[in-house]
Amino acid sequence: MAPTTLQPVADTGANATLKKPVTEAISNGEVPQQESAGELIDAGDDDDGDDDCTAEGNGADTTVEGKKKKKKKKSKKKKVEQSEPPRIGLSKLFPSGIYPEGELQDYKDDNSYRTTSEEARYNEKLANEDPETRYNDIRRAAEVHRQVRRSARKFIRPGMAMTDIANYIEDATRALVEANGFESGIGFPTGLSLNHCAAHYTPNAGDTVVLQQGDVLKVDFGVHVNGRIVDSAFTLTFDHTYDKLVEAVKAATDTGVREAGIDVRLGELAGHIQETMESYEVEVGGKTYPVKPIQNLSGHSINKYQIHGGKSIMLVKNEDDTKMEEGEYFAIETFGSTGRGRIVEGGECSHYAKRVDAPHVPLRLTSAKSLLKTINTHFGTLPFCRRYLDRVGESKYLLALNHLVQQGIVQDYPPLCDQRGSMTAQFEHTILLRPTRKEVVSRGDDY
Ligand SMILES: [Co+2]
Repeated sequence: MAPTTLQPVADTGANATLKKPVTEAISNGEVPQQESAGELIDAGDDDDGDDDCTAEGNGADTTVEGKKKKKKKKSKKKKVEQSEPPRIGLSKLFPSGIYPEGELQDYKDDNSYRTTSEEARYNEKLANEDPETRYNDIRRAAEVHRQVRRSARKFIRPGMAMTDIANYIEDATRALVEANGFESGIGFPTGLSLNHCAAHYTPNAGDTVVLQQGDVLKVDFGVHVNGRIVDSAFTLTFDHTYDKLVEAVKAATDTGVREAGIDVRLGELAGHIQETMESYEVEVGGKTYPVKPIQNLSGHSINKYQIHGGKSIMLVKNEDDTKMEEGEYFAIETFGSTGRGRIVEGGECSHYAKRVDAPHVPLRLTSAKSLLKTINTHFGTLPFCRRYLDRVGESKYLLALNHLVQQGIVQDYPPLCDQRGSMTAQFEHTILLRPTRKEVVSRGDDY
């Protein structure tokens, strides 16, 4: 998910109508109540994964080591493999309960000492022992993300309904993360923004959009474990027209990841991203387009149960001298466009989140009161979409939902689109600024 800075811009009439900078739904690190929401766990959970084999070597317990060498082949440990579609909870694939570390990158320059620093190592050990900050939760969420997207990449094809694509990803996520109230589940609605739309589109009930061969699809989905959210996204195309655009954005995100670090200033980091992005162009039908970074979208820090943590990494160099700090999580996400390089809100809204700083105002509308209760029970401050309200049994809630938005209790996140006819792409990783090293938790062999 991407926060925006939607300042009125002189040369577009459209921006003038925008009321709410999406960025402001931010601040103090309040955590939603941990009451178990009894989130529905999908049918997929009654999986076949109950077989006794396990991933980490202790599975083939029928084998007696040293005996019957000839039968070596047979005694080979059977590894539990993920099903297709993915339905096997990660606890069955990782019986040790230890999840793989992401890609490690050493800090540079003034912070290169950290890799071997005793103090940094000690701080890291402490962070890892504290249930509030241990790294295993984010790594479990990241492994779910990798497995779900590996399958989704194979599954998603032109001709499919967007609703089916969203359900595919969400059913898989719920099964693999073993969704359980606020302990683990979906981190935010599955973004499936198409073409000139860069972010915050997911189908609502009744949506009839079907994926087309020439589409540029941004798949942006989130997984959380104990409120630690992995926010990671990639772009899919089904022919080669926009290969250069996709390459540019992938490279720009990798630049952002590489240049991020403790004490790095956000405005300078944006400059590195911009430089990479602008070094590409894309030729479509004999016309050449520069790839522009979208100037009013940004990466962001991530707090527990709070997708937009308060710090923003713009995609164009600026004077923000705010620094990244030890222990922080960031979603490094970049967007490139063949259009204006600026988004405006447009289209039917699907994404919402209760504001972390929601005021305590008395609600006179009974339906709004009741809807807020549902939101508190199932989502807390995690973003949700209309489909998620449908599946927990809400209906005819639009008036109530709009009331909560008007009261400043819920933030709406409408689709964010560049000019029609342009194409936009996105890549995004979640990184953790550990004391000794940077960990790119969502890195996979795909991006
Ligand atoms: Co994001």
